[in-house]
Amino acid sequence: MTQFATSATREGVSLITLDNPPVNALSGGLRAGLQAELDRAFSDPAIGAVVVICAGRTFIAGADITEFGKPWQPPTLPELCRIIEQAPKPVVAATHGTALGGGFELALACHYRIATEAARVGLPEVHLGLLPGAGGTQRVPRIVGAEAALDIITSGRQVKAQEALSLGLVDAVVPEADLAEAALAFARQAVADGEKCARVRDREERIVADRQNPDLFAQFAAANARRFKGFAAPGAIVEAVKAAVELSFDEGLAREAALFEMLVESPQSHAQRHVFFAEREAGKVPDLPADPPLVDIGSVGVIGAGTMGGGITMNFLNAGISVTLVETTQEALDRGMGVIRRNYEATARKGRMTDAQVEQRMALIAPSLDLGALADVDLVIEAVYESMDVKVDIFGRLDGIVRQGAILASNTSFLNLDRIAQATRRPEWVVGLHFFSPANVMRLLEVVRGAATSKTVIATAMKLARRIGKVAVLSGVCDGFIANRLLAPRGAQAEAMMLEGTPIANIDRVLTDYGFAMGHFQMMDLVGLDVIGRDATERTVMGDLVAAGRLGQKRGAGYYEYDDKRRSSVSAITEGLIAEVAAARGVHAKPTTGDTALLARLLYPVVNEGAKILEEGIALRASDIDIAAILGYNWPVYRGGPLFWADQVGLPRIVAEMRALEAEHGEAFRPAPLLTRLADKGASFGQSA
Ligand code: 3H9
Repeated sequence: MTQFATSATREGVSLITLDNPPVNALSGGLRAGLQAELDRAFSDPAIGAVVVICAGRTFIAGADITEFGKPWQPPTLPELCRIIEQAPKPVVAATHGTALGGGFELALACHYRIATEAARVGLPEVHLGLLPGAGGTQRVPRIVGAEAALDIITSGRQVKAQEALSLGLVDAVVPEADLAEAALAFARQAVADGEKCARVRDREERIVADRQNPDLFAQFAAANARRFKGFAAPGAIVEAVKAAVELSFDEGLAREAALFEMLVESPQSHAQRHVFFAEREAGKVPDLPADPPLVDIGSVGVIGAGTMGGGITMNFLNAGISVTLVETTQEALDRGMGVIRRNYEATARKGRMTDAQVEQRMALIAPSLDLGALADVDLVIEAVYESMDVKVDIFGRLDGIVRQGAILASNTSFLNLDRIAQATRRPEWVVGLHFFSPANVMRLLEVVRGAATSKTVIATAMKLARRIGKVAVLSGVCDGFIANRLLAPRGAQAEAMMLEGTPIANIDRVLTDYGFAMGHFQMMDLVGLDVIGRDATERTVMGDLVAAGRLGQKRGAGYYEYDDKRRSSVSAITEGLIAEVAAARGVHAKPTTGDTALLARLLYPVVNEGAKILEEGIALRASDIDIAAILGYNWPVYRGGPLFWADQVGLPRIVAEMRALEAEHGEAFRPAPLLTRLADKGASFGQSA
C-alpha cells in the first residue's frame, strides 16, 4: 500500500483505488503503487478479479506531463498496460470524470471498462504535440476501426459515455453512485462465467476489414491537410494507426513507441506542453488571497450591440447568464439582435445546437434603449466605439444608475482605463474586460487591472472568464494592453518592408510558413481596411486603398484582388500605389530578401515588445504574453508563443541580429534592457519569472 494506491477485498474481488489529486495523473509513484497492488492481487489465490477505480473528481487524466523529458521511473506506462492485459485474472476499469490519454489507455488494457453516465474518454495527446504512447493507437482501431480511431485520436475530442458505449469503447454505463458496486458485480460475473480475459490486442475483425481499404490513410490525411498544416503529431498518428492495421500488435506497439519518442523530444511538443501549463498558470494572480471574496454574477449588462457587444453577449448567453443589451437606437438594437440570432441559427444548421436551444439563448436577452435598465445587474460591460469622451460620459452616467457592489467593465482595446475609472466615484469597481474579435470565438480575455481596481473585482473577473470558456490574462494599463501592443510592431515592420519594395505576398508567405493562419496583409483585407481606419498623419497605402474603395475581401479587392471563391491574387493597382506612396514619403527601395531575414524583421520586434511588457510589469509572467499572442492573435501554438520561441532561437542570437538591424533600420530594433540582460546572463524568458 502506498499513498497513491490502496486496496480492499470485496467478496473475492480486489478493489484498487488510485488517489493522486487533482486529476490522478500517472506519476511514477502512482504507477509503482498500482503495480504493487496488482502483484498482490494476482498472487493472492483468494482474489478472483480486480477493479481499478479512482478517488476524487476523475479517473486518471493521463500521464504526468511534468515527467516528460525526464528518465521514466519503472514501471513505464506501456509496461503497466502489458502487465494488466496479460493478467491471469479479469481486470475491470471503473471510470468517472475524464479518462484521458494514458488514463484511457490503461483502461483499454483492462479486460472490461465501466463508465458513469457523465464520464468521458479520450486521447488528447495531439494537443500536446504527441500521440498516445501506451497502446492507444493500436487498441482503439481494434475496437472502432481505423476511420473512427483516426477521428478520435487526431481530434483529441472527449467522447461521452453513451457514444463510447455505442462504439464499444466501454462495456457498460452506470449511474454515478453505483460505479464501484457495478464494477465489482461485473468483475464477479466475469469470474463466474469463467471466460478468458477479453484482450483488445486479440481483436482482429476491424483490422482485417480495414486492410481491404489501404487508401483510407492517404485519403484521411488529404481531407484534413488544412487542419493538420504545420503540425507533426497528426501525421505521426496516421502512421501509427496505419501500423495497427498493417502490422502485428507488437510490431505496431513498437512503431507507436518510436513515434512517441520522436515527438516527445520535438520542439513542437515542448512548445505545446509549455502552452498547456501556461494556460493554467495565467489564471493565477499572486497577490490575491487563496479564497478571495467574489461578486456573484447572475446577470450582465452589455452596452453596444455592434460586432463586439454582440459577440460578448453571446458568451454569457452560452453560459446561461441573462444579458440586458443596451443600444441608443431601435435600429441598432434590432440589427444587433438579428446578428446574434443569425449566428445561433447558423450553428443550429450545422447541427451543433437545437432550434430550442437557439430560442432559449435568445430568451436570455433583454434588449433596451435605456441605460436605466442596468440598475440591478451584477456586471456591466461597455462595448461602444473607442472614444475617451464617449466612455467617460457613459461611466459617469453608469455611476448614478448601477447598484453599488456591481462591477463596471470597459472593453476598451487601448484607452487608459484609469481615466475611464475616474469618471466614477467607485474606481475600485472598474476593470477592463478586453475581448478579441470575434468575441464569441476567440478564447483570450485580457482582464485589465486599473490603479484602483479591487482584488474582489480582479478575482471575480478571472473566475468569470473560466465560466464563459475564456482564458484570462491579467494586464496592467498601457496603450494596447498585452496582445495588441505586442503585435503592433509586426504590422509596422510589414508595412515598412512593403514600402521598401518587398512584395507583400512574400511577407505574408513567410508568416504563413511560420504557422500563422494568414499573413499581415491578408488579415487586414479580411478585417476590412475601413474598419481598421487608423488616423494616419501621412499618406499610407491603406488610406489610398480605402479612398479607392478597395476595402478588403468584402469588396473583392484590398491589398489583394479576390475572385468569387475568395482566392487572392497580387494586384497591379496595389503595387502601383505602394510605389507612389513610397516615392511620396521618400522611402528608398531596399527590399529585405531571404525568408530568415524577413521573419527576423517581422518577429524580433514582437519579442522585444514582449520584453518591455514584462519588464514594465504590464504582464505578470513571460508565459502570459505567449498565451495572449496564441489566443488573441492565433500565434501558432506549436511555436509556444513569441517568448517561448525566442528562448528556442536563443536570446544572444536575437540580440546580436537586432543590433545589426538597429544599425540599418533604427530604433525599432534596439534591444530592450531585459532582453539584453537575459542574453548576457545566458538566461531565458522561461527563467525570468
Ligand atoms: C499522455 O497521457 C501520454 C501517454 O499517451 C503516453 C505516455 C507514455 N499531468 O486543467 P485543470 C494539472 S499525455 C500533470 O485546471 P480541469 C494542471 O496543470 C497526457 N498535471 O483542471 C493543473 O495544475 P495546477 C494526456 C496535470 O478540471 C491541475 O492538474 N492527458 C495533468 O479544468 C488541474 O488541471 C491530457 O492531456 C497531467 N496529465 O480539467 C489531459 N492534467 O492546479 C490533460 C492536469 O497546478 N488534462 N494537470 O494549475 C486536462 O485536459 C484537464 O486537466 C482535465 C481537468 C480535463 C483533466
